[in-house]
Amino acid sequence: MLKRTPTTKARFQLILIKPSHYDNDGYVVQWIRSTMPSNSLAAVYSLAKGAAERELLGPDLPIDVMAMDETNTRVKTKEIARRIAENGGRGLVGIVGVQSNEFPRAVDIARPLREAGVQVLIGGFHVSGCLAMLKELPGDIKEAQGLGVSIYAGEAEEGLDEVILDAARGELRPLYDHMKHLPDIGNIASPPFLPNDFIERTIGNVTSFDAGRGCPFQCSFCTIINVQGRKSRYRTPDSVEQILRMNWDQGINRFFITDDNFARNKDWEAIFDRIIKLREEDGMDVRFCIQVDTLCHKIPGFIDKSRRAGVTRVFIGLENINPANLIAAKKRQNKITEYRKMLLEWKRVGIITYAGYILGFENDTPESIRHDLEIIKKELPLDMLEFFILTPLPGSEDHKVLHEKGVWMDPDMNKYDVEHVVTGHAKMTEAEWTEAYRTAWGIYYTDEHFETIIRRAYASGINLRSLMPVLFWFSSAVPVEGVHPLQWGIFRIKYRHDRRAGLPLESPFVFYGRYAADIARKLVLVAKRWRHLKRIVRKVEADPHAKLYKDEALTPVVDEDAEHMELYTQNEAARTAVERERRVAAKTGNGNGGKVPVPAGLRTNGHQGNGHDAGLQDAELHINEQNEPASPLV
Ligand code: B12
Ligand code: SF4
Repeated sequence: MLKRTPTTKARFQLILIKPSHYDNDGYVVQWIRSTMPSNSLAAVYSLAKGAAERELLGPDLPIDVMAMDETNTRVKTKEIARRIAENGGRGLVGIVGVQSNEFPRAVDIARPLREAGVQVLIGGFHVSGCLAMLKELPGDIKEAQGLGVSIYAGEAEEGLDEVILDAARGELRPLYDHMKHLPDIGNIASPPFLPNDFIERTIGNVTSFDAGRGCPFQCSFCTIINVQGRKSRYRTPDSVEQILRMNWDQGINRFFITDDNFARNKDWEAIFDRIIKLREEDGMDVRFCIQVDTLCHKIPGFIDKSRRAGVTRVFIGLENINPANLIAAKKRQNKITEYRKMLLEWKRVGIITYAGYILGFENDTPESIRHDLEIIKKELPLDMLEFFILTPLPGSEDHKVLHEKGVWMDPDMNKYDVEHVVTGHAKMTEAEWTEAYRTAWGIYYTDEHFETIIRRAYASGINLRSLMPVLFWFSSAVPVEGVHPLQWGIFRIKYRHDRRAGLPLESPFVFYGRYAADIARKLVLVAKRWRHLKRIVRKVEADPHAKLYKDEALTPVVDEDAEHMELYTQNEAARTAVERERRVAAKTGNGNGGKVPVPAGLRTNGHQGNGHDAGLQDAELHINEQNEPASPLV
């Protein structure tokens, strides 16, 4: 145990670290500015600050809380150990929000700390997912425990106090298992919050918070439902307002609401109503990016209220356009017959769309992926598309099934970043699958399609100056940096000594030579790509007819689509899906006499494709005339 320095008054040091992970060369992925602050860190930091303010350890042992995000800050374990020692030797390092791909790095951070006698606790989705789904702890978690690292499974809202009390006594338990009880987060005293000096290390005036947890659906690749549950738990409008005001007071007005599916947050409407009040009556110009499912447009008022509540961007879990794949993944709620309707609805209100697309479902082949992407480009009015490799993430049903069947899965958790192939596929070799992922970005983001996306956006009233940075970000991360856009940041930092345990220290000549060459290459590439995109935007803006642009994707949904659009006719599964929806619509009398897709005249709001609903004009103008958002995501 660390010795107490007699000259100092003891202060309990609670240090929270959100770890990063390693790149393919074994260096920590880090940036001068990372994309956005982590909500997991915000949640645990705020609870810890609450405990400090309540003097949980009594007046004689104040708690100092410090947070760092390794994606933008170098973690110096010696300094941490020294800090604890200098403050009397009592402290805890909490490694926060650790995803599976971050677990090896988390353990590498923990190792020297444990050698220095520091207490370490790891929490987050990897440990929670494993405890939720596996009968026995996997080897990597046992190994961590073998180093004396403690594990926290479940949510911290009702368990952090106990951990701090145990740590202060030097009696941290090897395992804290809170998986059986999902805490109520409705009105907690310390909702997620990070101070501004922390947010300044990320791009733009953006922070994040979860307005709710849990999702009712059952996708087999999903970890969320097994960790956070299928029941919607949500913060009250008062609590959301508290979060917004705390951030507004420190100059932050953009937010990423991290709910995996805000449309299924049971209290979405009350939350939106409160935000609308803040925007329209109290003059708080707050903006949001949210995540939703592909049926969100069917919830009455959801899209229109999103607009009024200041949503400018929306992430949609499209995942795939082959119904056979969707059914196999238990993603039955994704109906190809609804995709165009849903996307046109977002276009109608001028909100930028991003869709996630998963590569490697059981019917996917390199050819089918290429073909599907061409259909998407032609027929779906979507802005950004981002790709993921189907990955059996610990905590998902897919992982559990493969684990129980003894099917090979790569034992290196660092690769579980949904950018690496980690298991076998019936129709693709590992190399083909990896190549399909790499080339997907280039297939979607061609010059021709850049122009189409920009023309569609312009004709839909979307601010091009706001779209451009996002388009740049999502199209360039993989070709420039070789990382997913969700992991990218501004200016890559690498430290020669911060290499994965077990890999050799490179000579300074090799390391710095390659680093410098890399930086130069990337700067040139970034400048070229940005200038190129700008040229396309200018070309569209200069076209006097650009506002009248129309194409197949932007045309309103009509019955005949089902006869000729490839989305609905490309294979047996697509045709069957259309037939099934027609039957369901006929049985339920769902608006269009059993015809799917729905004729334009019967669509919910009667507007035409990319036209604008009169009732929304003011809100739209208000948002579209703003300066471009500073962050690529929000
Ligand atoms: C938001 C989010 C992001 C944001 C992160 C920034 C932000 N704004 O927060 C962005 C978009 C950048 C992102 C990126 C990625 N993400 Co993400 N993300 C999420 C999401 C939707 C919410 C995270 C969150 O805030 N949860 C709420 C918090 C409060 O929950 P929590 O993290 O579990 O923390 C609680 C407990 O675990 C516990 N706890 C956690 N740590 C600690 C520590 C201590 C000491 C204690 C006591 C307790 C404790 O208490 C916390 C509070 O209750 C989750 C899904 C989800 N529902 O969580 C996926 C999720 C975490 N992401 C995932 C993945 C795979 C990724 C990417 C790899 C994907 C990709 N290629 O882009 C990247 C990797 C990023 C990186 N390595 O840098 C997976 C991880 C699965 C796994 N088994 O590893 C998840 C679960 C989604 C999924 N597909 O299943 N992500
Ligand atoms: S809709 Fe999204 S969050 Fe919900 S179960 Fe499916 S993948 Fe998970």
